[in-house]
Amino acid sequence: DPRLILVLGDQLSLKNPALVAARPGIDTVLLAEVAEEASYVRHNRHKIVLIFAAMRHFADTLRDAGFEVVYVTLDMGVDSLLTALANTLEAVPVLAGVHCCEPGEYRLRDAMRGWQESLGRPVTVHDDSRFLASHRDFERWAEGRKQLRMEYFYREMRKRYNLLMDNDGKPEGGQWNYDADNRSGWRNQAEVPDRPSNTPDAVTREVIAEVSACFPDNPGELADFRLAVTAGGAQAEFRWFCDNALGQFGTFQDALAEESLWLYHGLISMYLNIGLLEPLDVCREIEARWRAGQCKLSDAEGFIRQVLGWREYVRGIYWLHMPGYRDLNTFEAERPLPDWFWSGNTDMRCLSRALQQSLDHGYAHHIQRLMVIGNFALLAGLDVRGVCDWYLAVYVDAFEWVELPNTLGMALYGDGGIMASKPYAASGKYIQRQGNHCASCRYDPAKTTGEGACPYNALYWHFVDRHAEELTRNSRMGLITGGWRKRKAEDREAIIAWAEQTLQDIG
Ligand code: DLZ
Ligand code: SF4
Repeated sequence: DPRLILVLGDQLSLKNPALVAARPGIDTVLLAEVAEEASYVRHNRHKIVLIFAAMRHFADTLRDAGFEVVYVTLDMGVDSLLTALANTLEAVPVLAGVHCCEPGEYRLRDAMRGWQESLGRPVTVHDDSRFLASHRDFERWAEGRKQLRMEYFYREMRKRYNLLMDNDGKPEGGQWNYDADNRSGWRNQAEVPDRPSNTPDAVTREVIAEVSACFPDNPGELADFRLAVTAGGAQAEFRWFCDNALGQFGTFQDALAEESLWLYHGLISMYLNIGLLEPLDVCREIEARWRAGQCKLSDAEGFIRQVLGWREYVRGIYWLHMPGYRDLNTFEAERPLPDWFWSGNTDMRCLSRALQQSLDHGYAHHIQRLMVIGNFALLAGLDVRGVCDWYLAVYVDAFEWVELPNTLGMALYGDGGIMASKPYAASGKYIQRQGNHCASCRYDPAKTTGEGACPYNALYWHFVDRHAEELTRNSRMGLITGGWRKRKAEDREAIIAWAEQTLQDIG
């Protein structure tokens, strides 16, 4: 029987299991731009353009492969994926059943359970084969473990996929993890190569015009749209990265720079997350570059750890703990986000730069997300749900399976330690060490109170003070809370008073 195959906007790969099982000339493929998916948060316009343009290009790939394709554009006003399916089944009555690859987000997976009944046709959801650890693999790994540390999961994955392993089954170089070599601060000491931009073709230009018109209030400066929207284009960008940036990637992985938005980062997460690049392919290519002497082991290992380790691990955590995970809020953080999270308009230089590029380009690298924006939200006790929705909205690579554990778990410690062994709380000193924003900031990272004091400093102690009880129970935080308590009462009071004032001012 001919099938109707639904391909979601983040499943644009011929390896999509619903397409692998499909028959050109017999089955019909549906791709749909719908309001429901496009507006569950205030998505960055770069993200919407990326997805719609990639969907339209992928529809052409499918037609070239011989498939009948039904493509619903946003201007047709179809509200939801379910409506798009119902309309198509009505228009093409021979289609017997619906097939789809499991969606990345719980929200949609849950909604799909009702589709069979609504549509009156069998709905088959295929296991998502586009990740390197299946749900079952991760559950088996997690079973019986008291703590789910990424590092141990990552080692298993290295062995399983034989990446950066020597002939004796040992990690190359004798060490699993070279993170200690990946923490250099930035003092503008190296040349950052110019990133090539993709010039949008006619299809993408049309999407840009439509998205500008339909989403006037969303963040995203579309005049700067630079992303690839096809597998070939994504491949070319990845190759550019390998040729031009990989050799410095590891060294400056955690650096914060005034001079560059991207430094030596890969900028491929959005392509991996929508199906334009395959995770195993990029890991193999990076390993080959190292074996060919084109980068250091710490560059290759640092990169592979992100894709083979972190990316798979956060997805595992998400599915293991949803739907409850979304509601966790260990520190009961509920302060509303300041308005300037949507404008970047703050005198804190590091934060303003990170917010601005996130809003304008839909991109910030992991230390900006974790230690500048996330750390600020943690210290100031910003509302966990609000912060998570903000991250889900602004980043081009953000889908809930990756965004939620990274924000709620890693950055905000909202899960009480399921992911991180301690809160990633840091004062201005960390930010100063990692980069050169402080030099052009009106605040002074060496000052904790008084005019010109870096707000991160007093907020850091406010955080330690208000959560001292929980933090003392954590062996890795005990020294810090102990030190705080030993300080003179009047010093503590002065810092807390200054922090209270700061919290009032940021609102
Ligand atoms: C993110 C997104 C957006 C903005 N729009 C669409 C859309 O119109 N149609 C679609 O199929 N998918 C879209 N997506 C991606 C989905 O939100 C994504 O598939 C789910 O969140 C599951 O990960
Ligand atoms: Fe950020 Fe504080 Fe440095 Fe300013 S002084 S850039 S706010 S860390």
